[in-house]
Amino acid sequence: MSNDPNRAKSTPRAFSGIQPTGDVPHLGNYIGALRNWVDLQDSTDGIYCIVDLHALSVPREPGEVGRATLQMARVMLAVGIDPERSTLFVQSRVREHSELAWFIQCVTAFGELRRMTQFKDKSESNDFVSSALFTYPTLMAADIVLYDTDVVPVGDDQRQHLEIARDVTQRFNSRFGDVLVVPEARIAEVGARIMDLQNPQNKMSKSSDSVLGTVSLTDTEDEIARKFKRAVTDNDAEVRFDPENKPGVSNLLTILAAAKRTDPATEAENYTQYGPLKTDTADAVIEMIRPIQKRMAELDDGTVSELLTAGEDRAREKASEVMERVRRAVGLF
Ligand code: AQP
Repeated sequence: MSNDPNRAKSTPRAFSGIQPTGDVPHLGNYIGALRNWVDLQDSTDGIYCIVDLHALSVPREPGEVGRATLQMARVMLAVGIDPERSTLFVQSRVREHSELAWFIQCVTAFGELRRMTQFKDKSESNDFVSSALFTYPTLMAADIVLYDTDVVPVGDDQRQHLEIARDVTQRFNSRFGDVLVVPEARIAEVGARIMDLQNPQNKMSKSSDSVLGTVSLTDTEDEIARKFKRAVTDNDAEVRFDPENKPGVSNLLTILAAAKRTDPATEAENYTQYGPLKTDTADAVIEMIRPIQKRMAELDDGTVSELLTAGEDRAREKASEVMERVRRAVGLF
């Protein structure tokens, strides 16, 4: 819970973000992150952000990020982020994100950033490696602490980034006083790392070119059925939840369990063959996604933009308060 003495509140604050990259989020983004944000709306004050500045850390065409931002907002509303209960906005519209990121960079060691596995992975797969890709975790830490965040619901791939965010926040506080709230990661027990259906050693990712391995929230029912039918399993024909030795089968069980809100090991007891497991998993995913697709079709651009602008005003109010506290604590002119 908050360590900010100025904040009298009993409801914990949740913050998380998603990059407007790729066409739309995939099943991993939904199960590992978005769905948990929706669930948390009952028990937390949620702040959810489309992190467009992060998307610029790899080269993009002019206009690409803006278009993807609108599409991402539509998806977030369609999955159930309720703008009445949560604050939904675009990162670049609240300038305090970039401002606080500089202060955070000043208390982050070069060596800490060099250890980030996501930087190592992404710098290998891009021709142009920007310095923003390297300092990405400091902007992410700023995004979080700018709202006095208590909990950060994320997928398992963000664990290391959350650790560095906690470390640098604690360092800032030890230098400048008890100024920032130290956040905690909230990682789901089931589905925190959904794997690629074709390469179950790799996580499902928006920017991967594995078309058959990635299930998008806008895929048709036929596409979803085909992708699960062709999902990579293994040759020993035993249905068992064993992520290390049977990654493909375990990934299917995880997706099925996440869709039905059950447990992968229990689901395994219902199957002796891969075929029915694949069919049932596809059906469960189709059922889960259908209402989202219906709501997406109902939302027009004008409504989505208006909701983002309203969210941005609320976010800015909260962010400017924290930023002022930071400036005072650092003791600038
Ligand atoms: N495969 C996954 N399983 C579970 N959770 C996942 N997340 C991402 N992939 C999986 C979670 O989704 C949230 C938003 O992710 P992001 O868009 O900010 O960036 P990312 O982690 O880099 O996601 P992608 O899909 O891999 O995007 P690209 O390819 O653009 O880098 C986060 O909470 C993340 O944990």
